Amino acid sequence: MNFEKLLSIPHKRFNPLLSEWVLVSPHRTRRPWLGKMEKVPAAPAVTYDPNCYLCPGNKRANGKQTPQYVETYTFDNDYPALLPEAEPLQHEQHGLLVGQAERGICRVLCFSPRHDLTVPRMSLRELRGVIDAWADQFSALAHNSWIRHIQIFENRGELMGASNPHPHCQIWATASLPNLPARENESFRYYRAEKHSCLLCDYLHLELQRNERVVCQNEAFAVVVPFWAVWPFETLVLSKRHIGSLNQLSGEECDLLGDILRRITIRYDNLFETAFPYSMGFHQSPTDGESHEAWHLHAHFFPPLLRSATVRKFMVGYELLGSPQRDLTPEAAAQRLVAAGETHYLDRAAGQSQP
Ligand code: H2U
Ligand code: ZN
Repeated sequence: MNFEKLLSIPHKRFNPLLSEWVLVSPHRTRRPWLGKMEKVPAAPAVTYDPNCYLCPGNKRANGKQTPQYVETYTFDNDYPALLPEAEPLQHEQHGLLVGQAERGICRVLCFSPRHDLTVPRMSLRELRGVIDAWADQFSALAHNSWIRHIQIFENRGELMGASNPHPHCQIWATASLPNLPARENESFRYYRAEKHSCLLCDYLHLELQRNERVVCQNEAFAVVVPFWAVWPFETLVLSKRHIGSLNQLSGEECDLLGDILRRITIRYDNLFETAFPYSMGFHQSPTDGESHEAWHLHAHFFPPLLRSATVRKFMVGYELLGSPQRDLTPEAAAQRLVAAGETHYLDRAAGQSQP
């Protein structure tokens, strides 16, 4: 173990969840930057936007009515990527042209009636409502015998392709395991068979012991910049208890999940004093009727920003053709997130304290 060298010389790091490598080039952080400067999209200041499809009482794009909801609101996506009914389809030629039918249920979940209320700005009570809605949706969708995987994810910000600033997430429930959860599933099972313990329980234990990449934690959750992070400020939210899904959390743990999500998203916003864009999502155990004891509930945050509110990392060149690569070390990224603090920058001037 030669930790100092990891901070200074080019090397590769192994991602045990996906069984792949990422290149780390710490010496390159000194090179000059002549890249793109993007304009920062202004945050929406209005609590209600008459033109927003997701604000209470408004008509959606296809003419359907969004009700006067007061907490969260979940509806079937009007433009779903998958449909619950699919005609049988098996296409195979020479093992090279292979196609299969896929079925799914796609939903949208609005976090709040307020158009401007993003996760870091929500109260703990409001966040608890969102977490309860996630757990309820997971349970309800898992009830369908043909649903084998449920992906809850949020795209925040135009930079990540969010189509609407109104805080919301999507839920895609599918008849088969998507690529990345399938690889994680293999890794969890393999690790358990080899070591007779859980990959992420052991990883969390190491991270808490070493304290090199821990950003924040409470009694039930910890946030780390994973050793194998690809995106500059990527984080992993780990439950401290070995459970597989959100609907296994106790009431107290749901509150603590709200606390940790609020704290990490405040840190993100503070980092470049902007509404920090990201894709985040929970990886929960497959719902195919198997027990999946090896699976450990976690969430990934994948934010694209690198140097400022306007300079992002692109996955291009070597990353598309070879392996992902990063310059800023995960350790340095964790330090930056620790230093970013947990009082939202918009509250600092007003001198407000956290609830
Ligand atoms: P994103 O912002 O992550 O793209 O999610 C918004 C989803 O909301 C998107 O999948 C759906 C889009 O299909 N949507 C509706 O179902 N109805 C609408 O009126 C607008 C958007
Ligand atoms: Zn709205």
